Amino acid sequence: MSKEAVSKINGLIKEHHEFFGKAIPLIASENIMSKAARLACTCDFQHRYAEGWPGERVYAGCEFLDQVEILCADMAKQYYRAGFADVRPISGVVANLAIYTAMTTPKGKMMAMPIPSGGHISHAPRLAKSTGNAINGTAGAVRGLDVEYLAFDQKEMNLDIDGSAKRIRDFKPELLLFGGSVFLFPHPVKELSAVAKEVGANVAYDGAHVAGLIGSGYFQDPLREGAEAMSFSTHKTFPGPQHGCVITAEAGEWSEKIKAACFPSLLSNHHLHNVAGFAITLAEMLEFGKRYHGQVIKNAKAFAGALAAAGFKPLCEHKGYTASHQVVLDITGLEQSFGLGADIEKALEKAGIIVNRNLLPWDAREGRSYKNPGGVRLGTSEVTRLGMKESDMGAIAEFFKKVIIDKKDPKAIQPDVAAFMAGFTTVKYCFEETKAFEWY
Ligand code: DSN
Repeated sequence: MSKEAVSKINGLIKEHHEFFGKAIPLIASENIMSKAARLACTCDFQHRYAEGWPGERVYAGCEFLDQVEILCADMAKQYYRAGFADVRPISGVVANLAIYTAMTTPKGKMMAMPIPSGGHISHAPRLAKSTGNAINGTAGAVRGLDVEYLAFDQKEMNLDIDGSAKRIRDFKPELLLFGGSVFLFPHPVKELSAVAKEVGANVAYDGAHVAGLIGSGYFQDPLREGAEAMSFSTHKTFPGPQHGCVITAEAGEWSEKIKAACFPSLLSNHHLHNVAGFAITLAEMLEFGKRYHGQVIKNAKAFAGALAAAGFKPLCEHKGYTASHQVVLDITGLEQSFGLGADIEKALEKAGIIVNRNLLPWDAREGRSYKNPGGVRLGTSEVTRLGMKESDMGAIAEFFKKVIIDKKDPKAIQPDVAAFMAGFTTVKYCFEETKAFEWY
């Protein structure tokens, strides 16, 4: 079986590539790399060890990979206007753990956005009550943090400043953490950081979703608004490999603590090949990021408008729907005629449209859980990297309408989706534009 397993695995990978090449990728936490970045991620670095900081490794053989890591950190500092960058965390969760290790004491107190409103699992307490289940959040389960949620304004889809300020003054956290997985509008970092300082709290920002937007100068600028550190993953709006990073405004007390947290506390070796892919993508974003991320946001706004025109309910019409790459659809009201989030996710997948179901902040109150929630979260990062513009968003909204409102057989729509995607097969906003779903 072992030899057959190899051809089976290769066959499945090939099928995956073919499937994605014909699909509309709308998962808000995904993106696609250039060929140059993908090739860097497959280089010999992945076979090597380089524990520690460049120039201070505990292994020999690191001369060239040290230079790549230094270049990567330098470009991260430039892109984010930061005084320090640690490019070693191997994911966004590990980057968050580096922040918790540096900025809290074990079993200390932290405040973050509520999970049912779009906060991330890594910000959650141990055995947090969520909708439909109890979750073992990273902050609680790994660092033992006592996590209290900030107040959330469901109409504005943002943190409620007055309510959160009161909770911060009452709870007196050691760490105030901004950011989340549903992230339509900039968080009030300036206003709430000032309150955090009154109670002596440290302030950090999880920018995983919006890292590309921030680097390219859109959305908000957490390090200038009061956050002492920002963690992020490098593969959402930032179109690099699956990896993580922590930056601070200045090199100083926090950067030293982050460095020590990354190694030796949280990592022995880090994923050197992905540092190489991250570095290539930073070079691309320093050159093309302004144009790329400007288009990502324009496309998200246009997509929300087109979906509304097609009969759907994107959240926050009164605020122009979104200031990021995300659009959140409230699909309640379609229960009888079609179904909820999970049903829509499945039907769209049959048509070759890849989305993910998502909780709406009021789902629990209305008896819905994450298994079949009232929302669908959409993102425009990947379709934009494949070259789509505002005018293409109407065509995608029309596919949504055909499947969900007109209830046409999704399998019958799939060839039209594939034909549409035949116009978007190249990765843009990089130095050499090449085929997106080729497998080298
Ligand atoms: N779960 C990811 C997301 O989709 O937002 C973040 O890790």
